[in-house]
Amino acid sequence: TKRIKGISVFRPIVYGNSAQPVDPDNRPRGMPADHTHTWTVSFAGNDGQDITHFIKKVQFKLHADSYANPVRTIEQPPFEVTESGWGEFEIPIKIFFHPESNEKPLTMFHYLKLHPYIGTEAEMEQQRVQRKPITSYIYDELVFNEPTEAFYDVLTSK
Ligand code: SLL
Repeated sequence: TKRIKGISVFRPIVYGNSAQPVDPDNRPRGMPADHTHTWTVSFAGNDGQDITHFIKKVQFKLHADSYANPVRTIEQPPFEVTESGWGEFEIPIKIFFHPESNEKPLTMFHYLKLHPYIGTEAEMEQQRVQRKPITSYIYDELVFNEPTEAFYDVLTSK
């Protein structure tokens, strides 16, 4: 667990959600009557880059008062959860690294977006009427300062 002094390693990631308003005339079978959207929250390497060599698992924490088993643990890619619902809420995304990293888990927060939020009121009304898909993604970089030698080897192996 010796750390390499003066070195930082950056890894680009993308996290966020897409959402699709449900067509009332074509509702998915078994979906509760008050659900208005299907959505997917995800965590991934930017540009499809593999992150499995340094990420062990990803935990998404859904709104505990409304979802059964709110903590969803995903152990291999794609690191994502698909659900349906009616409301927006904040989703903590907890990233676990492989043990040789000696890094504590890292939590990022994503606010699930279901409704149009970009454009004029008229443009957003159009998006609602046409049931346009919604996306809300963030680009970020994981920074590992003075990684352990073992983790440095893992990080730089791809
Ligand atoms: C709100 N504070 O009131 C937020 C909470 C929770 C959304 C939103 C659950 C669906 C289900 C769901 O959509 N919860 O019952 O399975 O807007």
